[in-house]
Amino acid sequence: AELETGLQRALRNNEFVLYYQPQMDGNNHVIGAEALLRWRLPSGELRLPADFIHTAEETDLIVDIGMWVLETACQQLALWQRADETAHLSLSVNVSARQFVEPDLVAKTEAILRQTGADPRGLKFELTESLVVTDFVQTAQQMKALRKLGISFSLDDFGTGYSSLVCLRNLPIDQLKIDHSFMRGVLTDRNDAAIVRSIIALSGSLGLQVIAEGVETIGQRQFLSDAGCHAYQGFLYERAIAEEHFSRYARQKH
Ligand code: G
Ligand code: G
Ligand code: NA
Ligand code: MN
Repeated sequence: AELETGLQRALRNNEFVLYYQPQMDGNNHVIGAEALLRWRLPSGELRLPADFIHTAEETDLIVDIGMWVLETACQQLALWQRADETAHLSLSVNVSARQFVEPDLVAKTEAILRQTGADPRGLKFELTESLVVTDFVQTAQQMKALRKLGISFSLDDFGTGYSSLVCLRNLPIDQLKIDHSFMRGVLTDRNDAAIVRSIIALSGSLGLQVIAEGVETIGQRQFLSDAGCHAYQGFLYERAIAEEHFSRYARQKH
């Protein structure tokens, strides 16, 4: 309950911030970012989502927090789109299951796009399987409506769930995001290597984009590139960083 009160205060007092983790192509150019939520306490301490997202979801505060995230992300995307060196960047936003089943998500998203002037072709929603399995029919409808606005979809943590393939069959996904847990063993574990190669091949056969997360070493990146994956996110490049640092990074690696 203390955390719940804290989260309500955080929303009121504007204590949330978005950090941005770069997404790279094979030429070391920044192609986009994942927006990752941070909570800046009045003391200055920065809290990570692992400490509070769960409570935000249990208390439904995630719905309001999620709208704040979307609005802030779209404001940022619109700014990037107005400058030549950052106009091409895509921005991925995590959308939780609870937020996705809100009946007015589409209308609110449309209003935010209009207010911010962000071009939705640069906007991706990252969904996880947990969302998707609750109700395929409703999820697919919601996705189609958002797609009509120009938004695309990435399936996060791909390969870790029980129903990854059913999701692919039933939902209009644009991109698979290979979970970071597979990256650890990609050079040392034959199973991890085979799984990652298969996900990349699958994305190719289905005509989907694919991005690997948790890329920490040049060896891992080489493995991925040999396997046909050309989009990377991970500590090899950068962690999630504040916007001013991200913009500088993106302009340098343009
Ligand atoms: O930033 P970090 O790597 O610690 O994020 C951990 C996890 O927290 C992410 O993988 C994601 O699932 C979740 N997360 C981060 N930012 C957001 C957000 O804005 N909304 C939601 N719903 N989840 C987020
Ligand atoms: O949405 P999701 O939970 O997948 O968010 C990505 C998470 O992965 C964040 O918590 C981020 O801090 C973490 N992450 C990003 N890059 C790396 C990396 O290279 N290695 C590891 N271990 N974690 C990473
Ligand atoms: Na994510
Ligand atoms: Mn993920």
